[in-house]
Amino acid sequence: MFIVMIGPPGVGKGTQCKRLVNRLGIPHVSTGDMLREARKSVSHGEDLLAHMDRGRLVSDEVVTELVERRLELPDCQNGCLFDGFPRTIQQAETLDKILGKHGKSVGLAIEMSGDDKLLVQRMLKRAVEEQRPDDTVETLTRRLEIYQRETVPVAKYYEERGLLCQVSGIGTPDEVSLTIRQQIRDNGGKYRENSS
Ligand code: B4P
Repeated sequence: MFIVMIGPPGVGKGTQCKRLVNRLGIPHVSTGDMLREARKSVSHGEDLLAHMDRGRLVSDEVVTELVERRLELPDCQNGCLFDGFPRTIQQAETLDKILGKHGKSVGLAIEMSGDDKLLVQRMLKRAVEEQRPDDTVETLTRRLEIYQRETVPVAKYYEERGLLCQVSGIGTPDEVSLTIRQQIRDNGGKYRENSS
């Protein structure tokens, strides 16, 4: 199953995806992680740095090229968990085209929500722990605005297709995991409770 995880910055998409992948038996495809890796390379580095560190979205072309290449690898043939992708309607449409070429499609979109004050608190804490250059109050405000403008319509895109479920990202990581697992089960996803 191809599952899409949508949510504002800091809501805990990455945290939850890491907890889910083993039990779902599909790989974790995080565009944030892929872009942080790609920015180390000469061909993409400077452009990515400028966008990410200012809290802006990276261009749809760069992101979808990375995703398309990732989806060609054998471990993604039966599905994957997309973390932070798609973030724009154009990315959502391109994903449908890429999967459609192979007779596949998105099976479920999970939208995580949280209130802005809590998200800012979490990300400032992450700034201290992980020293990410994009976790400052200024960039966070911009990222939250971009989320409302560019990514909230993506949730609507999946809602119109009957694929969206909504989960609160407020609560302990265990509490949030429990709700997500329930949603995946209720929507036909195969979730193994007993494997590590
Ligand atoms: P991402 O790496 O996707 O990061 P994020 O949205 O900031 O965070 P996430 O929601 O995953 O939060 P996390 O679990 O870490 O994106 C970074 C940048 O990459 C973007 O701004 C953009 O520039 C670029 N980018 C990525 N994808 C793109 C795309 N498709 N198109 C264009 N550009 C793209 O949690 C945050 C913190 O909260 C952590 O410290 C965590 O420990 C804590 N936390 C999590 N859950 C918690 C809980 N329940 N309780 C308490 N704390 C919790």
